[in-house]
Amino acid sequence: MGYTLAQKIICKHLVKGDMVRGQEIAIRMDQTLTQDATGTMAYLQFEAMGIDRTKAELSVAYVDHNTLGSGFENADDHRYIQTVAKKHGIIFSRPGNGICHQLHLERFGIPGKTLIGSDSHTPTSGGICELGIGAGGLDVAAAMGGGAYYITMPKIIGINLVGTLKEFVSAKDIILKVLSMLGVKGGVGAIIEYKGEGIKQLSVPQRSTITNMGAELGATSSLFPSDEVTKQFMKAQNREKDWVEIKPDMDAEYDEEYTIDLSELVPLAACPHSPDNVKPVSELSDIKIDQVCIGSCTNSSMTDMLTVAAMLKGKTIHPDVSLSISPGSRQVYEMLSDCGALSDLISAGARILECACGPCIGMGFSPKSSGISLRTFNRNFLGRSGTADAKVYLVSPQTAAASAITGFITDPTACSKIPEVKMPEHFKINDNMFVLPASKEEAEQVVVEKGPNIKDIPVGKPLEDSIECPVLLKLGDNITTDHIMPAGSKILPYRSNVPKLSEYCFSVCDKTFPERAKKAGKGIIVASNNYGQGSSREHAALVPLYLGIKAVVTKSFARIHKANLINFGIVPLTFKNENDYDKIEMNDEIRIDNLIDSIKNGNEVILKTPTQNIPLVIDLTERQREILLCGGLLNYVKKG
Ligand code: MIC
Ligand code: SF4
Repeated sequence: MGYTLAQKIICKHLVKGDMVRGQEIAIRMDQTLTQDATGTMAYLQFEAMGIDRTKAELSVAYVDHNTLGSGFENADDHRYIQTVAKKHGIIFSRPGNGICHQLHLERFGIPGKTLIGSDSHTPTSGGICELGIGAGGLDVAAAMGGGAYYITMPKIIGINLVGTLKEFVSAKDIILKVLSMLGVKGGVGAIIEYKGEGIKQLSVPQRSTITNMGAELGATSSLFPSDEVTKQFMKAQNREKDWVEIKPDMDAEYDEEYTIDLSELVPLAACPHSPDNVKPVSELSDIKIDQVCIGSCTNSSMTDMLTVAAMLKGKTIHPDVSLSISPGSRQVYEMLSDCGALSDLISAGARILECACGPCIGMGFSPKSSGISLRTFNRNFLGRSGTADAKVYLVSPQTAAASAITGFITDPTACSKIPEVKMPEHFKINDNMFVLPASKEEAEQVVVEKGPNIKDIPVGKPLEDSIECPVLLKLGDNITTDHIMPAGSKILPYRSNVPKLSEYCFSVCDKTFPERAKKAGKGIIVASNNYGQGSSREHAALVPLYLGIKAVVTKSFARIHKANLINFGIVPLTFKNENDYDKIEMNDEIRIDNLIDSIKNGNEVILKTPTQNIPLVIDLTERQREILLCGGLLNYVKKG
């Protein structure tokens, strides 16, 4: 039997295990990336491992999330990351250089290589057939230390693209279509591969819009083949030498297959508050909007920006609409400026932001009270914009531009034709915002600067045999890490300060949680399906750990979050019978005994409430069991 793209790449990087779906495998990671909001923790953990220099072929520390700097905290974090990177062999991407995923695609990604990143959208690199996987900072630190990355061998979903996209219908509409078909947990445990004649019309940035939002499907990664289109892109980035052709074997087998006819696609929007709540834009045309935001790692490439500029040229945005534009990288920014398109955007009334994540993670540009915001981003979770009652719709740059002009959600296919926008044949290359690390000889002299915002990381204790505590929260389906540990401009500055962060834990769901947790001293969380979807932030495990959370009991978990819970010694358990979810209530005093033995040898434990005995499944690999018994990955690594 032939191999799919993912199987080809995994096979070349396999360190342990067999490529049998559902079995644990370990793969070597060629490249690592971090961003600043997760990077401080990743590097604190890397330092705690006592390793001198990254052992990956390439490690890059980007600064793109916390760039608002309304206090000393962000600047402290940036300086820490810059100095720690310099000392340990890591390239540092200065604030202002752009968004990690866009930059990595432009300057470093290589077809056929593996990349682990402390950000859930690391699979953006799948647009050039680099296998990108998002993980918690601790897993990235371990990969920098030369450790392999452990995952369950995913199933492979093949998505056949046929036909030709209509004008003003774009890559964003393709991935929104996939989201409407598979849902936010449809990709859990899977790698998604795109194939078929239809992929030829998609440029690398368009392909990356699609692989980027594979994260919203819960997928481990998403991949396009490396073909002539990839070669063109690499050539335009002056990196043709890094190009290799990679295509799936003719007789490759997929676990599931779907076909999308691109000629039938219409502009789509993900309605509040989930990326899979998808409707045709034409059905939303009565909705008046307050704000439009164009950018983020999903849609901030040169072609996206040129399309928007062409649509806005000579027009003025609607008086009731505030429009923000954040180009994805300085390359995009500079080229927009050189070709005059930036001026078209400015004259239309756009508010041009720096090239960074910005509004996508609630760093400024929060909508007005109950405001309606149209965003080209990838997540519209409740509260993520920074305004609790705002409603965010996720759309393509074309829909965003058309709507910014009319003030209503507008189907762009009704717009008049614009000049064809092509991917540039040559991008402007200027790598002067990447700072190279010190040589091995000089590294010893480098002093790592840790300002007062950088606090110690809580470390898990070896597992206790019994848990006796209250249920501190009972939650529903699809709880995101934005619910567990919100971000935004008020909270993000404390990503290196767990005690301070703990004041906001679960505040989107229940403002009394931090206080109740502190008072109880320990507790468990109960939730329904797909708990922990979204971001890779390990703070969503670290902070609950700090607040005394011992276990999380759910119907199912999202992949990265489950790994993060284990890495910090919180026990992830699932209901044996899903209906038992209804038999347990908030504030119930519960008890679980024989945990150590059950984790060592068994697959079940009994959770006792005052009235019920509920069987729970321990769905863990051998290695995960050992990590939990040690009280987390740091303890496990130290033990050797
Ligand atoms: C996000 O889009 O939610 C983030 C912010 O990029 C996160 C990382 C983080 O929380 O720092 C992600 O996607 O992993
Ligand atoms: Fe940044 Fe938003 Fe992309 Fe996350 S999803 S990396 S916050 S641009």
